[in-house]
Amino acid sequence: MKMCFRWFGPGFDPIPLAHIRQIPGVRGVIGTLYDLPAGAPWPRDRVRALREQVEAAGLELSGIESVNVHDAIKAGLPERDRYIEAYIASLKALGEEDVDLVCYNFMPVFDWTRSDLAKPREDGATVLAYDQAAVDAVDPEAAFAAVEAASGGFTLPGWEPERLARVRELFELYREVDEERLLENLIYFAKAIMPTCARYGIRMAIHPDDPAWPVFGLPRIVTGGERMLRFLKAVDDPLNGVTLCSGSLGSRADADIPGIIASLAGRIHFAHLRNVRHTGPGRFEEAAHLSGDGSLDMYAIVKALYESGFDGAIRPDHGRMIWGERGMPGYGLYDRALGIAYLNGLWEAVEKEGRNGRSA
Ligand code: CS2
Ligand code: MN
Repeated sequence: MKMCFRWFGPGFDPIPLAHIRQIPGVRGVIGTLYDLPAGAPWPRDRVRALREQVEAAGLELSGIESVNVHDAIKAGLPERDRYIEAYIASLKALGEEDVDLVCYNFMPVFDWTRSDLAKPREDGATVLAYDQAAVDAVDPEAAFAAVEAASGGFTLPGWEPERLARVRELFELYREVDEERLLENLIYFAKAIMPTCARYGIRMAIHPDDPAWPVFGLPRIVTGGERMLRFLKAVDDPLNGVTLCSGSLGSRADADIPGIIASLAGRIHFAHLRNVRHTGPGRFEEAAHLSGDGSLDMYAIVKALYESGFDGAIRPDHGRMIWGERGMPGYGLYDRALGIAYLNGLWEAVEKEGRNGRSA
């Protein structure tokens, strides 16, 4: 297992790499070129500069999150092949710089959606929260504007301001796209990039939709274990895998995450581990990573991951905002570092138990 930390890069992420280096057990950074819009080919020299910057801090560039997929590909527009070519060019640039893990998502128009970016909790921390009724009460443009207004001046992944201007136009693209079509478009995309992934050994890790159900009437397909498995079987290449995000899958109160992990064994290339607290139907708020603070059994999740043979990159996911920190909502240093300390403890315990079990 390789413990990692997501970092948005200079100019975007207020957390210095030197601080990330001091979190016990962190070896890797999950980086990105945050300023490049979906559809722009990534230049190799930019990837190299990122890698060198991370390495100069004593860390490793362990993967990218995300290389975003252009809406033309998701909606299956005639110009999608051009955008797939651009995506392939980005993969080549990454492969040439020895980056072999790419996280992406296939959610139309939006990335993750929340109705509140700073919900106060009983302990005074603030967290991201979701309430379906609140989302149903606003139109997507208003939701986009609200997220921007509440983001504290930080650009949030998937909510880049240039997209706000185009929300209506983006919705139009999906008028004819139902879940089956969206899945076909995903399969078409994955098949097209696999030869390049094979050339460089790049593992693709699709991220589940968050929340794991349709929002704003847009189709969503990466919403649970069976659906992920269906996609993996349709493009049955070991490099075609998933990001196991416990918080996104766990937005559904009925998700059996250890069961999902067992069913996807061998195809989980990346893990995002965090807790979530269910507060009612269609409602949840994020929590500290600790099992006792939310609704997920983090011990059972880590154990299932270990027992599935998982040996890849893990990162904590969204954290609470605590101790007066000002940062990107969900992406503060303090609570994610606490999350890492806890996940390290769980991992060490299940690993040692596992070894003892095996040798007994
Ligand atoms: C999410 C997403 O996991 C997360 O932090 O908030 O932004 C995720 O990074 C993307 O959906 C992956 O493409
Ligand atoms: Mn995640």
